[in-house]
Amino acid sequence: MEKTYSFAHIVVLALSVTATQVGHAQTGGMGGMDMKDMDMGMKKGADKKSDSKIHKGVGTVKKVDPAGGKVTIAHGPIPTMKWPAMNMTFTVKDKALLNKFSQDKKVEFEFVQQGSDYVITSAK
Ligand SMILES: [Cu+2]
Repeated sequence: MEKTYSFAHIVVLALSVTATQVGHAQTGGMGGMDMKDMDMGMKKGADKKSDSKIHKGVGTVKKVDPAGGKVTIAHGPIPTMKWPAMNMTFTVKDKALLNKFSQDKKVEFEFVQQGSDYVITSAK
């Protein structure tokens, strides 16, 4: 009798443990979502690094290098890059954009930073 009682007690314990585990499993699922959110947050951080913020500049074309797909521009200050006015060479994203540039032409342009390159994405 006492043995049977113990057995029943163990079954009840086992059931309640199982129920608790199920409860934890559900909570764990939500925890998993939290983790996913964290992963997404981390991914967002990584994207931020490669994500290309567009900067705008105005300047005068100094040189066009059609073969290299580059233009040298004497640009005014670019606050978004914390740049003062300077002469510098940009890479042109699309060679079709090159016809927007000719020596001594005044241009408004947009560019992104790609690693150590500055790539012009549009110009007018
Ligand atoms: Cu510059």
